[in-house]
Amino acid sequence: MSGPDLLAPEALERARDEALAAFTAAPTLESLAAARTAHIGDRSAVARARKAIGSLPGTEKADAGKRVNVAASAVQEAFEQRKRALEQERDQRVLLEEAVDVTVLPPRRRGARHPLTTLSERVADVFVAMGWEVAEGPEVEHEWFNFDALNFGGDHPAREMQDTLFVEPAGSGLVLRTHTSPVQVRSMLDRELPIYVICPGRVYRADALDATHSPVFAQVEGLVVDEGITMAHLRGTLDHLAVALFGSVGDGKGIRTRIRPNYFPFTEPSAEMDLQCFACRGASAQPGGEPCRVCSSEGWIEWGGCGMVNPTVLVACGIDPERYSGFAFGMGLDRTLMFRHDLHDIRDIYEGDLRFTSALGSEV
Ligand code: FA5
Repeated sequence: MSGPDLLAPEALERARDEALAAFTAAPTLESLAAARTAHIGDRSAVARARKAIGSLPGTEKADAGKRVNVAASAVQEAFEQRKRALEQERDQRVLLEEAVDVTVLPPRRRGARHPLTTLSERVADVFVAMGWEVAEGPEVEHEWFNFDALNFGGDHPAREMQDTLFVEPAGSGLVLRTHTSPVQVRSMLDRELPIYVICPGRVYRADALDATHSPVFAQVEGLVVDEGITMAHLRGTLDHLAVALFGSVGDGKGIRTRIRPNYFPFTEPSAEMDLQCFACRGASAQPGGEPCRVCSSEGWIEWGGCGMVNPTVLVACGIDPERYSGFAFGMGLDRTLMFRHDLHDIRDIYEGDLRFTSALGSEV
């Protein structure tokens, strides 16, 4: 279209209408900016019409100028209007999308008991179901209960600084209990016979932290003193606990147990109870078996100590060893948790990582 044609009233009206339609149809501020360039910019029909005024005869210039101005202001006005509407829409959207409800409380995890606590209660339940009682003792214990009454000689290596954490000042006679066995003594002194007690609790040793040892760990102690108690009762009781915790060997899920001779000053005879390795199931110890890191290819892992209560201990607690006999055991609870859940590092139990506790199913 040549310059003068652009100035024709119909041409200007068409240019205005096209601009108005383009602005109305622009769905976003970006597309509106593009429509502005097309309909208001230097190369738009209205701008080119304005330039064409110069080539008109002088008498026609004023009228043509008015027509262009009317069309140009209508286009400009339509643009501003659409822009305001689109800006308002955008502001509304942003307000909604970025709204922050300051009254909403941050998500909070509910506290839950540690898997070790749950396990300790489960073990206690197994015995409570058989009529045993739960006994407790202090973690800061007198040396007499922790060692002397349990027949540890004055020069027993367990009394050395490298094994035991002593409570200051030196000579206080207090230690952080190194095992749950002092509760045996407290139970025999406090309770009427016969005695059937179970005692889960925390114990402390000057042990270095590694994959299977912690300086703070949990044990569960069991003590029975009654007439006619034999080693068979001990074995049967520990097998019952193993089945309750790991399942029965007969159905293919359980873990085999064995007892082998050992020495503890407070039991005679004494034994160690082992569980078949949960990782290799004993296969690593067979000829040609693959090596196993968990049990060092022994096929068995130590679970705890046990034995018949030493008559010397019964006498120290005022019990007649001619009439009564008893058995006792002390299992590592952390090891038990490791066996049950196939854990290969005891440190995971104490690091407090929620991913660990949640994976084991924290119970409230
Ligand atoms: C004792 O503590 C004896 N009081 C057990 C006992 C009780 C024997 C009653 C006879 C009669 P021992 O030192 O072996 O025994 O420890 C028992 C169990 O505690 C070990 O088999 C092991 O499972 C666990 N244990 C020992 N030291 C650690 C440690 N540093 N970290 C984690 N578990 C440990």
